Amino acid sequence: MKPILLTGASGALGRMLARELSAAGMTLLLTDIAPFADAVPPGASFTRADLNDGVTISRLAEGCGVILHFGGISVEQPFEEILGPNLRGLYHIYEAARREGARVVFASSNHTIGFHEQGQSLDLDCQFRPDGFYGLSKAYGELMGRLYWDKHGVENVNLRIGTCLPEPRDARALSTWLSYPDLARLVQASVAAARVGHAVIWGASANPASWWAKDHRDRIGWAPQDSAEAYRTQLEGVLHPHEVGRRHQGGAFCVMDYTRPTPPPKDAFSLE
Ligand code: 15L
Repeated sequence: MKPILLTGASGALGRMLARELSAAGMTLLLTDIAPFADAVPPGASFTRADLNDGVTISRLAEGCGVILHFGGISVEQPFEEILGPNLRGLYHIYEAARREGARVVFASSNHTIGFHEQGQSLDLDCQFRPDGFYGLSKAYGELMGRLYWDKHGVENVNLRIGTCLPEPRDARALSTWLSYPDLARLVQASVAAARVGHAVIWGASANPASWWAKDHRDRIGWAPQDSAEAYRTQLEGVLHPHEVGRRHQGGAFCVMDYTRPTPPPKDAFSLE
């Protein structure tokens, strides 16, 4: 089996995946702009790289059969901070995949559809309703996958991840939680599947309160095994501090405003 490139390896999900996938016998090339805090797992190597640097990303992907793209900004930020890692970086990943004939497994997010109301059941035919620049960059990533499959035959699996934490922390997560073991199995199934085309899968555990229905999971033979329901008594009524007013699926991201005013040019005319 060809090696697998994992971007975002130093993040919480990246570190967990590095551990689990290496234990499952995969040969991993790990990369991140931040140093890797753990011991590099057996058979793996770690290279620091910026997703903005297309030449390095392309070199790192040489000979890889799959790129697990978990890198980039993972929370709401001003547009200028999202632009490089999430938009330009994604282009570098897809160009590398096209050259290598590799499959891309993309960590997309529920923030692509965050402005749908909570409680509304969504299929894949629902509209993108991004709840910020971060969610918008993830929608762009899914559409990049659509383009590269249609135009270049680059296979891709887009994981629309909900709330991936060791344990759910608030009432919203009773619907959106994805356990670490379910994510690890989801990624393994995305790698192992014979044919995927362009697939989109809701990244949530088997939560009875889920808002997300049909997707392409049959193509990879994945079924989540965990559920947030066991946490219901302790979490019902617990809101994220930013989650106020109208309740949308993207929760606090829908009301966070990270837009900073664009500074005036240095030679701007001043009224003072
Ligand atoms: C995400 O996409 C974020 O990366 C993560 O920080 C969480 O906020 C998660 O979504 C969520 O919606 O709970």
